Amino acid sequence: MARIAKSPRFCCCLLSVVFVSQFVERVCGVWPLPQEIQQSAESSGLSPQLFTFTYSQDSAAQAGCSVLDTAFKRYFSIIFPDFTKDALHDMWLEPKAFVLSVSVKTRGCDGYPDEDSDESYNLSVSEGQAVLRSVTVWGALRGLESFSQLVYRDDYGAYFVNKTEIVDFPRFAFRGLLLDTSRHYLPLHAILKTLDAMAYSKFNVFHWHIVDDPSFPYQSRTFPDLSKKGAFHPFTHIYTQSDVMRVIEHARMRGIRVVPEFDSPGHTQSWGKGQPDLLTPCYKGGKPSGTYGPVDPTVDTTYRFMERLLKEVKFVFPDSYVHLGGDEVSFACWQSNPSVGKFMEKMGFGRDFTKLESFYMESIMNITAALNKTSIVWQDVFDYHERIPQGTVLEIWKGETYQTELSKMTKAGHRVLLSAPWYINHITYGQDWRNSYAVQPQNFSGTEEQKKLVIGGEVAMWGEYVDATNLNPRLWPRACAAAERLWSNEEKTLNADLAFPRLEEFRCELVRRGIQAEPLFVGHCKHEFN
Ligand code: CP6
Repeated sequence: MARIAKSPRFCCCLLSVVFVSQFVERVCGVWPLPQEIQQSAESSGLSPQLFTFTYSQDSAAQAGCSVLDTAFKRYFSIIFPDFTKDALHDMWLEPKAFVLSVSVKTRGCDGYPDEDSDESYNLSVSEGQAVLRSVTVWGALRGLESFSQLVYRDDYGAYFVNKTEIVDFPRFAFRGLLLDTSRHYLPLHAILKTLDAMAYSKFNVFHWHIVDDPSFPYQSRTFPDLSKKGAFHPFTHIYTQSDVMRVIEHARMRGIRVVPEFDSPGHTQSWGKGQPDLLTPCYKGGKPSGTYGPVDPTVDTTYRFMERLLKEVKFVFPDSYVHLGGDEVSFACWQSNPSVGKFMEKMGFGRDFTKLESFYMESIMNITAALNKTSIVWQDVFDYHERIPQGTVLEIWKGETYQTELSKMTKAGHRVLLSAPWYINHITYGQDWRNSYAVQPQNFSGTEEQKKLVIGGEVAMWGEYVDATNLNPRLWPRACAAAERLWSNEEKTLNADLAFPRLEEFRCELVRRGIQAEPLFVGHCKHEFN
């Protein structure tokens, strides 16, 4: 941001001191809305050179806790974007010290966030100091984010924060965002930047739909031919093991889990290029036609391959969840293949190919369970097959019927993720964030016990029409609507008109932080950028 010339600035700033309350009084928005927030008009000035983050004495995390040490640095630059140590700062105001002290109850700086991570925090901001208390380092990250959103500048560039009390915790434990890196390759920097933006909205799961029909960019150690032959380009359009590790570490530092999806038996055309005999040969006129269908569920080699692949996935991705897909399987190729027909007969499946799909999915869910991982599968697996291994998470993606689906799945005792109303790769003219905002994930017919089985939801950004050029404006701020729905109290966020000015302001803040978030409607940002 441009510095204002010294002399006129000095005189303006006198004004800002005199009329401080008129100039700086405003409602400071935090997005997503905290469970409880009380703000007063009383403000503290902040001076970058005298602002510090510290660990309070009673904190289990202390200096050397990498998650928080690096978060302090990150948030310092976010709060004071143009601070350089040798520049003259706030020469018109007496510099005042401000200390934000963090107190974390339990250790765990080297761990990974998981489904049971406590993300709650309390933040108390008063004159010259703020106290942030949390149970875990992940909660402290959420609190730092909220604090960074409380700080604002007046027209002369001086920093302020109002007296504020926040008590906050997420409504749902699973607040995910899906990126599809198969339809288009997303360069590493685009993924890392998405993780930054996710942390600003308090998303906590990156669902990495890493491979699909068009390309297989994951460079496997066990099966290097999968990306060598199945990626768009064998060297430039792949995620190496070190790329994957960087994504996981970048996410961990922001309290975000990385759940990979290896979608099968459908959506696997690219797999077949580097793994001959994996896919089902399709037949035409009694002969193989040279085309291939879904993974061949009738041969042992398929399950040996899947077991080795999933073993590698277990080793590479520390999260206890893995997404196994299972959606949109076309039966035409299986129908055409005579040896599949024989297998169906042997198994007593008749001509019901949903039974064959279920057989396959059950086998790989069992392999996954034996590896001590929790499977997530798309709703198709439940729709075809009511016998699902205990603990499996079902994800709803079909738009029209999601409330009935929520009822049925939770009635059967399964945990559920809701994605159907948040397919934000769909675009329309107008303020479609309002539809995402209006979603009520627990508004279906069922008992209280059933409602508790909704563990959260996901925004999906499928990649057919999206690459690094349009990813950010398509994602942000539209994904923020779902982020608030998944974090905040439903009663306090029923009215989209009330949320609108706060979301507008948050969108400007995203732009200020370097995220190319599109505008919600006609208007301007307080700080415009080149
Ligand atoms: N790819 C995969 C997709 C979709 C799914 N799975 C999809 C389907 C319909 C819409 C958007 C995306 N592109 N592997 C469904 C889960 Cl509208």
